Amino acid sequence: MKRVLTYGTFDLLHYGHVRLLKRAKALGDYLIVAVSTDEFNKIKGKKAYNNFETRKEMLETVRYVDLVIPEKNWEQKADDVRKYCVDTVVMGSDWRGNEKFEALKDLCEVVYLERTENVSTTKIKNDLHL
Ligand code: C2G
Repeated sequence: MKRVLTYGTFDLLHYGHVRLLKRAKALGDYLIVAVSTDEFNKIKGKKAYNNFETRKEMLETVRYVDLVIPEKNWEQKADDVRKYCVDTVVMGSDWRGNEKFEALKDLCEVVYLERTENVSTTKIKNDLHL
């Protein structure tokens, strides 16, 4: 059983998120998503439209997702990898080379998948406002 883990806010869940989750699941058998809490989003400088409970619930409906856990801080990742016996951490290419993930290479495989072009939560918010 190959276990995959990914992190994110996943606000206003869109096909860029879903395509990442689909490709992440294809790298193993069990996909864990650590979704940022509202408090951690403040630390990340993000204000999500959907609150943590809603974002968690929406992710739990995605067929590729097996477990959703809270992402409360930057520092929990190594503990998460150990606690959940993770083989591979997956992130979108905007995180490629980021020390927060490169540091995990001693513990597990780290894979960066190409971001989906022309979709983002910010773009959706702007387009809808227009
Ligand atoms: N993503 C993507 N394509 C998009 C938009 C997002 O592949 N068009 C990916 C991102 O690269 C990320 C995941 O979807 O891997 C979730 O995106 P965000 O919710 O924006 O995540 P972020 O705020 O970058 O949080 O500790 C890590 C952070 O929690 C990551």
